[in-house]
Amino acid sequence: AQDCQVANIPVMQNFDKSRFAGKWYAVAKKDPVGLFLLDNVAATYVIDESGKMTANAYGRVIILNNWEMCANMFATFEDTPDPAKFKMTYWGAASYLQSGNDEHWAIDTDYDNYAIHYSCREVDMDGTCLDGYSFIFSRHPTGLRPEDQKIVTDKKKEICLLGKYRRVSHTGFCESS
Ligand code: DAO
Repeated sequence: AQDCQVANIPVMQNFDKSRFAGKWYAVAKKDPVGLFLLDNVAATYVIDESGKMTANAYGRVIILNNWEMCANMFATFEDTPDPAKFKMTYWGAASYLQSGNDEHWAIDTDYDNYAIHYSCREVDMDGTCLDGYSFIFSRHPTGLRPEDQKIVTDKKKEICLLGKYRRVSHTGFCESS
């Protein structure tokens, strides 16, 4: 049973960031207020010799009302006592892109095919998430394998976001940049 309290959201047990490293394609996304990354989103995570995780990501965005471009984004991660929970600092290659600090939680992953990311930006008075976002990642740009879909659906339910996702398309828009 899930009470939808952010503090009780189950995250990946014994999360291994080295196995998580590499490229992930966003195949679905639950948007936050003032969404930024639209589609053609992928993130590549790197673990350096000292064990620090960083990432670069890209995605199609629309800035200044109507200008469409591929945003190149960077992120650094601070470890926390829970190996699945990180504090993320992110910024864009250009100053007019979004930047900030977000939670970055690994909800579940098999490392080779699917991963469920979660970030609550604002916890409500009652302890539930008022504003947050979540990516469903796949190692394959074509989407999730049929055998992973049930696992992902069950996890969406556990984190109280079932029905809140939209599909993230990969059209090649950001391939050249
Ligand atoms: O798209 O609305 C949004 C929120 C995304 C914030 C930017 C994140 C950039 C770094 C991505 C790393 C992987 C989640």
